[in-house]
Amino acid sequence: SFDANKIKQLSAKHPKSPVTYTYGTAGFRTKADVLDSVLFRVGLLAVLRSQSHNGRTIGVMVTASHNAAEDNGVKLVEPLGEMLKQSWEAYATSLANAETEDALLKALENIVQKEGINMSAPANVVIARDTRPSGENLVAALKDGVAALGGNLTDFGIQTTPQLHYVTRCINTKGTPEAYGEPTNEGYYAKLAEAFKRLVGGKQKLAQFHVDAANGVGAIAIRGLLNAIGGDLTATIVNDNINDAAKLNHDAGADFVKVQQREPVGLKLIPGENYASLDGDADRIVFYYADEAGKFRLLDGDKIATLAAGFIMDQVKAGQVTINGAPVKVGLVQTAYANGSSTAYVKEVLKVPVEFTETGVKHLHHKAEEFDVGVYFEANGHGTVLFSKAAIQAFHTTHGQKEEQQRALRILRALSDVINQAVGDALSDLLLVVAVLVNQGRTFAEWDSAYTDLPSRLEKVKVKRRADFVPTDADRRLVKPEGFQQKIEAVVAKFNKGRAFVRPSGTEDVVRVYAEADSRENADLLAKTLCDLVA
Ligand code: 16G
Ligand code: ZN
Repeated sequence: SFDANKIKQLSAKHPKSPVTYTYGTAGFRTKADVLDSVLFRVGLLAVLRSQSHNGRTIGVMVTASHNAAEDNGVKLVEPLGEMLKQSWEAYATSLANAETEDALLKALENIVQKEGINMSAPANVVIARDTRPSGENLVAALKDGVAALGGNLTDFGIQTTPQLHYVTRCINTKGTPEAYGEPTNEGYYAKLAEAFKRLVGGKQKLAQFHVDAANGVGAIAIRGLLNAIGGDLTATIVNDNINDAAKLNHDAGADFVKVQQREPVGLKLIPGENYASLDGDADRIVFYYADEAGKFRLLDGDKIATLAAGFIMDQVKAGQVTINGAPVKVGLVQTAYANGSSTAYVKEVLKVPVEFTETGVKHLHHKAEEFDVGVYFEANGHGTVLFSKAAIQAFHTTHGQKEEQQRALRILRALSDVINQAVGDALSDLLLVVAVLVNQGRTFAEWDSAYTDLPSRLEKVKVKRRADFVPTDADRRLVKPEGFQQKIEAVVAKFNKGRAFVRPSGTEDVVRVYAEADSRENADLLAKTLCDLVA
């Protein structure tokens, strides 16, 4: 089995802090200064995960996304770019919390035994990190962990989260019929740029674009992408200072814009121009603009989802694409946070079926795989579109009779290349949105006019034990505390178009309260009333 002495020796360099860790929705995420031992142990786990896949490459991303600069985190990526298989999350937690080196060895043995891992199988791990200063030392700990179990490691350097997912998928599919692309940065930029150019080439461009890079790694990536695209997309980039850690996500980025419902620092909105904000690791994006009155208007994940679903539906119809004689099934996956207006619009106007899952990308991703074309976005701007193998094949083999049909098929083929299939990707989503609007000849304001968001309010409440709040029905109701759901519903019933839910956070020690209603005042009042009920 493994070399216990070597593990102990290296583990001694990375002593555990007196902290209880949990591998949650965002992997491990907390203050960077208590993560050293966690990174070492994640290195161990990555080797085992690769061995359990017979040496296929596992990705490890070191990032704390939209959180403050002094935080950091780490998550594992499965061979095709998906989030770590859920049953392995508990293994990650068990390794991270082992108090002694002997306990750590025992936890390792337990995984090897339960999973029947062949310890002589090869192990390959590819890693990357965001721009956080703490990343460098954390990566060193991660490397020690991989070395302790004798795995091969490739350090991909400073990259966005989606770039790491992309490269993981490319490495594992290279030379197969599912080959995803060149496992390099250049390959990533070239793939997106080429598909984007097929979608927009020769068409009228959108008005001036501005991208807020949250002073994070997205600043590097968006430059690389724009370079590869050339004249077909130009944008000014703001908040691109990656050398001053204090600026990371500070009053900028997708999370700030979505939560504060306002433009980031460094941008003064000009009516008629277009804006987007990335988050700190560039896997989330939101769009916005100023209307004629100069008022800030947000185009969040729900708006992106409806734009994509509507456009793809149109192309599938025009392309007359079928799979085994049946029309291609396009579906949308949302969470409880999706604005009620967006759900109604998708069901009633677009006539696209909508499914709900719990919060967190992995849940949406799995649900989306059930459709031929599954669109999923969280309201916060995390998301992508998944095309099944059969759908992609149908786009390539359907023989278009008329030019209109051929055009739709060309668009569908290009869309399946421009949209990152491995994971939600702010840059890929940016190209998707621009390509759709260019093809529709629409502006941000016209896109926005499809439906009007109901006013909503998101609050958080500190409670003694958030575990007392047990959600069900895709986070939309509570089964515990006993009788609490009825109380919520009694309050909600008093509000016109009222909808609300309470759920424990998966990433912070709080309970979240979401409310929407027919007016700003009512949404605020509903949220406030429920916060008082929770506290
Ligand atoms: C994580 C999730 C995000 C989700 C958020 C909810 C991923 C990559 N990220 O950041 O999608 O919206 O958690 O956090 O899945 P919460 O449980 O604290 O509300
Ligand atoms: Zn992120």
